[in-house]
Amino acid sequence: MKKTWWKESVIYQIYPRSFADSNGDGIGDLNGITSKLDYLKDLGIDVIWLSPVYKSPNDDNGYDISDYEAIMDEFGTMEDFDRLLSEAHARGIKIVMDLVVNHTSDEHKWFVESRASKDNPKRDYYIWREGRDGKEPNNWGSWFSGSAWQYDKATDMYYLHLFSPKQPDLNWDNPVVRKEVFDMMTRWCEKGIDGFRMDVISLISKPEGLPDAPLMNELYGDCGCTANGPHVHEYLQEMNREVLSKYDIMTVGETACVTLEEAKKYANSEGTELNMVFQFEHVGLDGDAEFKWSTRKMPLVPLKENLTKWQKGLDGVAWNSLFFCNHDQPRVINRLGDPSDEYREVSAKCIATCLHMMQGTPYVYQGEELGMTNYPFRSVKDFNDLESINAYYELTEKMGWKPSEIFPKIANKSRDNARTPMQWDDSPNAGFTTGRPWLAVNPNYTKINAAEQVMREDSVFSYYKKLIELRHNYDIIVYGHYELLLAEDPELYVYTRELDGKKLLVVCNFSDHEREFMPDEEFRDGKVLIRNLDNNNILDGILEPYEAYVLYTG
Ligand code: TEU
Ligand code: CA
Repeated sequence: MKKTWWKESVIYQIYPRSFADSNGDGIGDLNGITSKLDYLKDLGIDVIWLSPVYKSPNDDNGYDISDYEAIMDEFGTMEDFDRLLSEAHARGIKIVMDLVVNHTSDEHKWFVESRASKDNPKRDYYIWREGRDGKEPNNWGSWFSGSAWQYDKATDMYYLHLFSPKQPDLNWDNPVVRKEVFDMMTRWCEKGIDGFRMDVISLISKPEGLPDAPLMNELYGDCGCTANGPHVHEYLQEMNREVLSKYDIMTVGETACVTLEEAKKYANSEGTELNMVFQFEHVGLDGDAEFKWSTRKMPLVPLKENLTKWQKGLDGVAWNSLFFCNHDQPRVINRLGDPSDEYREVSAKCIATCLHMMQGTPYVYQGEELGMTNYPFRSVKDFNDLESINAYYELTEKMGWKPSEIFPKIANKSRDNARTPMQWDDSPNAGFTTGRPWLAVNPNYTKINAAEQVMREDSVFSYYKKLIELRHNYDIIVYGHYELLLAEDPELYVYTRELDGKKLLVVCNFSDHEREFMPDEEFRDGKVLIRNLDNNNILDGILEPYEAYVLYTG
């Protein structure tokens, strides 16, 4: 197994809008992030993945970029960015940028020209089609509800947008578009950044002829139908040759709808495409049959099956990303743990133990290290996220769902759960801003905040700090081979790691009651690397609610 820095790192994702506001306008910004670098250094993370900070009208909070080489007004200036980059590097922390090139904003100058006329030189930077029988060119649905096509009166044609109508898809089949993107990436690499997280990079190559897709609901064809398209690997290999291979950087693909077989190509260990990918099968397990919106908890046996498939499937041939949280996912405690005062911290540590002891690169999403929870949304008016708002209205107005039925499902899975402001301390607005926050702060900030945890030995923060330190000190945690035990147990997640004769036993009780469990003989005099409870004898054969521990035989 080739050793390298991005396999041995822990990545921390910052959603800049919600992280720290330095100028009192209620919106997080770059100088706010810079002011928190010592907090991140203390946590021990190696890399920051910065969600988009480029100029944007914020239809999708920065994932709709109008200028890839200018900083969003609300976030600050390029000088602020340069300062953040150098201050991070001074602390040994790398910065990975969010590359959103499946689409741009409709306010990007390329699209303004493309839509101006049918014979504009930039017309083919995007995907334009004539209507079909006076309607959209095909049946594709958008990830954000509605059709994936927008009629444009000026040229009496439709353009494709897999996401919002203000996010027109770039035409990756156009070599001029690919060169524009590669040149922009090169200029960012020349500035000294340390890599890219590539937004929906699995969607960039659309199927020949743009045929109708199998229906995903009674209205539209599957919005994921362009995933893993005919030329996606060809385009990424070209990107690798033209840009990535020339720098010591890390790359992670956000590969919506990726399968294990496809991931082996995207993240192949020959290094001809990307270093690793995010897969989404595990975070889809608590969805409902027809869509993601649900109030179900994550089922443990299917979760064990899925993570085991990925752990064993990529071992030695590619590399896993390890995550439960990001800016698109609800807080993991509400899905897999218990947000009550009694079990919040112990279940947060149990979840973290389970994920951070696996093979792959772990991602910590802002606030996850504090045990932050979902927000108590009461009405669709509480939402900012267009995915949640659009889904609510499409499901109630077009598909006949009762608001009382669908609202709890959307509230539980809304991306806004992850986007409430970071909870720094128990001062007004959790110390996130001195102004009016752009999105309401979770009222539980008085109990859950960084100031209360950074010095407390048994806090969730201190536990994440220990997990990160262990990964830096034990190769077996990074490179060891994974085996699942007790596959059918619906509450215990138990697995081993093995490397050069050394072994780990990872034990997690994902239930709110005691369970009998005794480690196998070979582990009983092993070293306790970490545990989330110290009120009992690990070898007493009983696991307390949400008890987790790791034994090591060196
Ligand atoms: O997300 C892609 C995507 O599919 C997400 O919308 C997520 O998988 C979905 O909410 C699950 O139902 C990326 C970015 O992470 C997201 O924030 C952007 O909104 C989206 O692409 C468009 O750029
Ligand atoms: Ca601000």
